[in-house]
Amino acid sequence: MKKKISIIGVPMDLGQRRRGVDMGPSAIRYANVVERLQSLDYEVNDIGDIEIGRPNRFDIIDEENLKDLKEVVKANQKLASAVSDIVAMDQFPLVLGGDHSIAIGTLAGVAEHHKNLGVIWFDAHGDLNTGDTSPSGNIHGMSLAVSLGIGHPYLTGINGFAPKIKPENVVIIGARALDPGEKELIKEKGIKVYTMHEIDRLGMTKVMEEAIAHVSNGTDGVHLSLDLDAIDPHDAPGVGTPVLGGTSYRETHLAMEMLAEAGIVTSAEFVEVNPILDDKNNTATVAVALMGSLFGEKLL
Ligand code: NNH
Ligand code: MN
Ligand code: MN
Ligand code: MN
Repeated sequence: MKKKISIIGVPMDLGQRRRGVDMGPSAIRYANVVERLQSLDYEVNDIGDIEIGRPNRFDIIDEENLKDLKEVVKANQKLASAVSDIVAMDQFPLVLGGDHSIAIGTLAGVAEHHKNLGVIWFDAHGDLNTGDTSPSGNIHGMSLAVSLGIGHPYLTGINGFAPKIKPENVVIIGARALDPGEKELIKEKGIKVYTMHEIDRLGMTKVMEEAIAHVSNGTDGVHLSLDLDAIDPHDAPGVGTPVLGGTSYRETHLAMEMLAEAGIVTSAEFVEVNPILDDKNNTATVAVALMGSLFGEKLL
């Protein structure tokens, strides 16, 4: 792992409809993310937040079932440039969300430097919708599809090239709420998915061994996109779309510890922390603890 980490906050809440997820970056900072990573001997640089437009909340613009499309595009373009600059300086970009639509910008920035990027998408959901298949019109449920080059050209075209990633380099872990269009796309593109069924059946150790092998095969970097709703709502209640039956606190830590051991991760984002829906900032605290494990914190 690189020894210099740059943290960027993205107070984005326009990719979904529950207010408060824009406070995610503050909640994660309040949970001492900088101090936690410094204690692991990283040089940590918090470069602050990306500015997000604030359209009138009573006036959600919904074109082609893509809510607040233009503001989401603008914010992700800014994020892509900031992330690209961090990678260009040979530092590790750690992005704090904000809703999961920000993965579009993070991946656009990282993919400028990694042409064969592996992606671990830790999520209860697939985020593989388009305006045509989405039940909600919320762009946070589309960010993986967009990064694969599937979706509205304003979104797929961010940073001037598409696709950002290839389906064979992606693995989804923790899925348990996939929409019909997402299931079709998974089959069509042959995307590797470990649903909760496989996690129950094989155990997290085997799942991570296989996932690590999959995303390391022929790739030149690995991005971790961790949606806190992958974790069971009992352990991470502060998310906008909780789904019962997620990964446990320890299973998720084990996954991070195995990634740290493998030493493959070159960028990461932790998203969907909503302190308004949370119980005493538990979810941000869990996020920071998971970052600790990802960056090599040991129990002994
Ligand atoms: N699949 C649903 C949609 O597209 C829900 C997505 N919600 C998420 N994704 N939190 O991670 O609207
Ligand atoms: Mn998600
Ligand atoms: Mn999710
Ligand atoms: Mn418990």
